[in-house]
Amino acid sequence: MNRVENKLVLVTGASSGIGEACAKRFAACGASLILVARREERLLRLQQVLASETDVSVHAHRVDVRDRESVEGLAAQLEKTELVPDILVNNAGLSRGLCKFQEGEFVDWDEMIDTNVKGLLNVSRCIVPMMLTRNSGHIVNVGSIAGHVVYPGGNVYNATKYAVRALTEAMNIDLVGTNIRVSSVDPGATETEFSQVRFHGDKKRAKAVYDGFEPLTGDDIADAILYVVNTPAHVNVANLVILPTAQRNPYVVHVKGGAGRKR
Ligand code: NDP
Ligand code: 8X3
Repeated sequence: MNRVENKLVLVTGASSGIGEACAKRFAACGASLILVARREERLLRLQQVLASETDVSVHAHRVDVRDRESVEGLAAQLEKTELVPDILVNNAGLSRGLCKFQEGEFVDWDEMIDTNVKGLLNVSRCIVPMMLTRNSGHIVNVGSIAGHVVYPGGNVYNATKYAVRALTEAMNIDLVGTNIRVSSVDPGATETEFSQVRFHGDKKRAKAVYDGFEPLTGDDIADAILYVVNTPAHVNVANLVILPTAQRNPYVVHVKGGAGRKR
C-alpha cells in the first residue's frame, strides 16, 4: 500500500547522496517535495529531472540549516503558501576529519555540531509547530551507526550522532499524545559524497573507505526511510539501524583480502 502518495515531503540535504535518493524515491511514489540544501544549482537540476519524469510538484530552496534566520524564513514562506510538510526528513549532515580528539580542528568541530545538531534543531523547531496545528506529521532523523558505537577518530562526529539519537527520543517523548511520529534511520557505511566531505575533497582517500566490501547506497537508505514513513498511522518505527552485510559495527568490517577498512 502506498501511503505517501499526495503527501508533501521536506528533505534537507537533498542535493546529494541519501537526500537526493530520497527525493527520487518519494517523487516516484507520487509525493510532492520541498528540497533544501546550500548548492542551489544541484537542487534545480534535480527539480528538472523530477519534473521530466513525474507529475509531482517540486519546490527547491537554498537554505543553510545552520542559519536560523534562513530556516525561519523558509518556514514562514511555507506557512504563507500553505505548504505544511506531512513528512520531514532531517538528513542534512556531514563529517569533517578523522583524527584523535587531541588533534582535532575547532573549525571542523563547529561545522559538525552546527550542522548535525543545531541544524536539525533549527529545522525541527520551525516545522513541528506547523505539524501540530494539523495534529499530523512524521519526522525522520537520519542518524548513524556512529550514534550507537564510538570508533577511533570519530569523537565529535560520534557525539553529534549520539545527540541525534537523544533528540529523536526527546521529540518522541515530548510529542506523546499527538499524532506526530518521530523516527530515526541510522545507516552504516553508505557510499555517497560523505567521505569526500569528511576528507576535505580527497577523492582517493574517500574511495578507499569502501575498498574490499559492498557498502550501502543512497537508494538503500531511501528505501528504509520510505518503509518507515509508509507504515500505518498507529505504527512508529522509533529507530532503524541499517548496515552493509559486510559491516557489523563501525569497525568490524569484512574486507576482501583482509587488509582492514581504511577510513
Ligand atoms: P552527502 O555528502 O552525499 O550529502 C550530504 C547532504 O547534506 C548534501 O545534500 C549537503 O548539501 C547537505 N548539507 C550539508 N550541510 C548542509 C547545511 N549546512 N545546510 C543544508 N544542507 C547541508 O552525504 P550523505 O548523503 O551520506 O549524508 C546524509 C546524512 O546521512 C548525513 O546526516 C550523514 O551524517 C548521514 N549518514 C551518512 C552515512 C554514510 O556512510 N554516507 C552513514 C550514516 C549516516 P549542500 O552541500 O548542497 O548544502
Ligand atoms: C557515517 C557512518 O561509520 O563512517 O555516519 O561513521 S561512519
